[in-house]
Amino acid sequence: MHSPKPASRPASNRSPSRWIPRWATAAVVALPILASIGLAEAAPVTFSASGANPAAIQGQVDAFRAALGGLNPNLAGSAGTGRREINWDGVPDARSVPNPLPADFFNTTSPRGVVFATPGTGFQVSANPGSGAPVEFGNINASYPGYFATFSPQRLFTALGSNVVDVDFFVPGSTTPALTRGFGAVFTDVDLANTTSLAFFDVNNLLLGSFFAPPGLTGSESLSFLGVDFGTAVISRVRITSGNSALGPNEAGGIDLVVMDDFIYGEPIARAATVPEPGTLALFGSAVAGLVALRRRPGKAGESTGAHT
Ligand SMILES: [Ca+2]
Ligand SMILES: [Ca+2]
Repeated sequence: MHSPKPASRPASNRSPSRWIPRWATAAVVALPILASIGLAEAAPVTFSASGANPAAIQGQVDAFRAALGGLNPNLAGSAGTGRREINWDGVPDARSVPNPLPADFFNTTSPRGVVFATPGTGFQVSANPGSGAPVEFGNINASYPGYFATFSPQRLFTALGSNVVDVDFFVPGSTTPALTRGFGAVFTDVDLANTTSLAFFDVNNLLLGSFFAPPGLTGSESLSFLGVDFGTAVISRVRITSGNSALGPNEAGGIDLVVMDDFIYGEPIARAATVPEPGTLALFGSAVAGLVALRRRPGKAGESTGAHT
């Protein structure tokens, strides 16, 4: 650890700054200002809750919705503000169990600006009662309806052959890459702490932050919610890790099976419309202008202490 520097020095000390050009001193002042701008943009706010039923997480779900703004219709194009949601319940039987869900279903058939990827073999939305197929992924393992529950009845979502789903953002209905300010997901049957997570990546594929969903704490069929709002559109990709195993086995021997329900996320905005931000540019411009002004000002002859402002 660095010890804090004294606020002022004894007058008898020969200041090193007398050998440093004034513009360089100004740069030392300006750089923390620019750094603080970056930190302010990246400060995320998390919303999380868990429990035995939808009521246990409803408050945090609604608070996250309010932070993102009003719900936009499932139409092509970016609304610029507000949020989108996917609850899976309107997916037709032809795109649900026993059939796979196309990775781009929610950017083509129902344009909501997200395309999925997975290290596994694909994606599946669970069946509705009356469809003839078992609900809550009982088609994969007959024990699963005893583990999982819905937040929005009746359909749930999972990757196949993996417990990882990547969500990439686009201007809804287009191939134009987009950014979002926040993303949240409802999970069911989170048993282990520090396992089910959301990891956020920026336009350069750098990790913005990783956050864990809280365990349900009520045995099977619990619900957990985790949402993270970065305040500005800086998220290019979200990696969702659900439990610690792909669906298939019984839940035993340290295996924690988890599937997903509602996705809630900020309106996708075209990358070109989000970087650089005018506010950041203005502040950056002011700092650079200050550097130039100081550099051009002639120094006083015989000055001994330099600028310590
Ligand atoms: Ca649902
Ligand atoms: Ca589980």
